[in-house]
Amino acid sequence: MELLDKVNIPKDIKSFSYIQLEQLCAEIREYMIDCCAKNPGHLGASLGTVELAVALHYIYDTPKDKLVWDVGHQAYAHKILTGRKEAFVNNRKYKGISGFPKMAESEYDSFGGGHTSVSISAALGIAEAAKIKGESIKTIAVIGDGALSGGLAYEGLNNAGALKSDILVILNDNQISIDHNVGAMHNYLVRISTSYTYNKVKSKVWDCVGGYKIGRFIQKFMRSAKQALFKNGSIFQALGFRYFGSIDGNNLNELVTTLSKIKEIKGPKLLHIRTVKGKGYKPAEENQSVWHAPGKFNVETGERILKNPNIYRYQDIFGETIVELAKENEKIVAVTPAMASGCSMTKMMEVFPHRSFDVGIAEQHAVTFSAGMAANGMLPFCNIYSTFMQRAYDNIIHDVAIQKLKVIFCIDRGGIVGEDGATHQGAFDLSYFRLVPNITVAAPLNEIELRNMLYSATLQQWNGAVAIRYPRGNCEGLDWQKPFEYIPVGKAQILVEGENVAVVSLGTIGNRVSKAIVKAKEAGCNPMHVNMRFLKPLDSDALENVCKKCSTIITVEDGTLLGGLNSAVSEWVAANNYSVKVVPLGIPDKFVDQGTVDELISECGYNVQEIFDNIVKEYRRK
Ligand SMILES: Cc1ncc(C[n+]2csc(CCOP(=O)(O)OP(=O)(O)O)c2C)c(N)n1
Repeated sequence: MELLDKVNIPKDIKSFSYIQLEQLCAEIREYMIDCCAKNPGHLGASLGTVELAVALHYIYDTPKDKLVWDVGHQAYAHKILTGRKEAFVNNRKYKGISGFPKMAESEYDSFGGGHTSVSISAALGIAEAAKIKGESIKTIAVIGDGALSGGLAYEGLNNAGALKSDILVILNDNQISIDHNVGAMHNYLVRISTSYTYNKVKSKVWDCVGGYKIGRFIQKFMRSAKQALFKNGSIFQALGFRYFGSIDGNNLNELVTTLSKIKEIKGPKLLHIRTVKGKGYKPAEENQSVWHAPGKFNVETGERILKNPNIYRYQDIFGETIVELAKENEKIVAVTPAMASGCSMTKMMEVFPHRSFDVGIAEQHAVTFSAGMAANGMLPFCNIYSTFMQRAYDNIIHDVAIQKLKVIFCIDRGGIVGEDGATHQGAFDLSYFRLVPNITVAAPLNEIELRNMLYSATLQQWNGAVAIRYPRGNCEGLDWQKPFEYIPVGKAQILVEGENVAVVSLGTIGNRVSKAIVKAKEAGCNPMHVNMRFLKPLDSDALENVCKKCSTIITVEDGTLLGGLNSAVSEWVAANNYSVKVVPLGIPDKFVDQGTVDELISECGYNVQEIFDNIVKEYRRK
């Protein structure tokens, strides 16, 4: 690659001509596509922002000037331009680089990412700190139209307008989130970027006055043209921002020209750019949802290489089962914060469009909205990824639990999720749910149990709110399409009888325990295996049985050891005066970076081999 080979840091592009910058963009795209074909990542979003990353590093003085990428899944070109070109082949791999900006990884990553809608608040904090310190820097937040549906973004805008801070917010509007973007703000953005009359008038004025230095008369004219078109004026202007745009964000020339002018303007500014998600790679442009994160693919044909297309994933069990349940119970409604395809709520949306709600990237709202529905007699299934549910903790407590409302939380991506790394591991859900009164916390062993828990949760016996957590990825390959069976609330299941050592597990990690138990039996040990099913209420009878037969309990959970199964069992043992040793296997008190699920579970010490080693060790201790 003629130019990319010469570029390691942003300084290397400062003397490039427009033509060279254009060529660099093409080379970055090619490199990104090649790398992501073999080593999957968030390709679509990053293809759309190549020109933006190049223009920003060309115009601004990074890392002195601060770039904050919202989520950061669109920042691959930024990574490639900032010293991580070679490392990009190991993007999202174990011990490789993170798929998101990360402060510990590069001085060019002014703020880390992974979750949406944080960039404006973070950039504002950076800008205000610079003001206090007397630093003369520019701060830029890049936020997508999807991420703008998250409430935090408005909190940032609101505060920035009031503080009159010197920040630039770049609204990267590709008119799609992961799935179709939703909401009134989305409709508004479509209107302001597609209004032919306004944009035509504005671009003519812009051209003939040579950019931003427009006279007062023309400013006035523009304002009244805008007001005529959008009665209440621009939302961003109302929030105290100067609004620029919309411009074509895949047109390097337009971007560079506009940014170089905006750079000189002080105060809160918002530049609205239109880009194409998947830009430059036809399959990604044509099917933007799928190519948000396409997995491996063949660059020439655009064919995606799917791992096991015939094996059901846990999310599929949720997606199929909720439709079945909703057919029988007209009170059932489904709520997702912008993850309809990610959690497989798409079928429910097709079959029951009026009982399905994609509320935008708004986890807090999703929970309280569900609470409102429950308060008025509906039975909401609120499906949120474990890591994103963290955002809505107060809503769970204040709006659902205290009021004893029956919301069924389906917590997808519970446990180690793999390549998305520390920001996405579902490490904390079991612990944070366990602390809250009035909530049943359950984790199925396999797809059959998940299906039966979803069913049982709809029945009166499962009183109050419910959290059912299950992992990312494939099921166990069982024949799950059978009639529903009731699972009694708070009742564990003995999977294997034994003595001396009991392994007590929660959730699908129990399948790894089963393999370790088989190995242990072959090695002459005779451990017991209990599938707890429920973290809350905890099955006292099952634990009493275990404590009478065994002197060691090994707890295994795919979650943090702090406050989860190990804590619950240890507390129970102490409270009931048993002198049983409790061995903790789970995620230690640290953030777990990226890698495959297997690599990470081994690193944390609770894969099949480590479980087996612990069983044998405890037996030998006897
Ligand atoms: C709090 C939170 N909820 C959900 C997600 C999952 N997520 C990642 S990217 C994305 C869509 C973002 O859309 P947009 O900001 O328009 O960026 P684009 O991918 O279109 O460039 C979503 C929902 C997340 N990262 N963080």
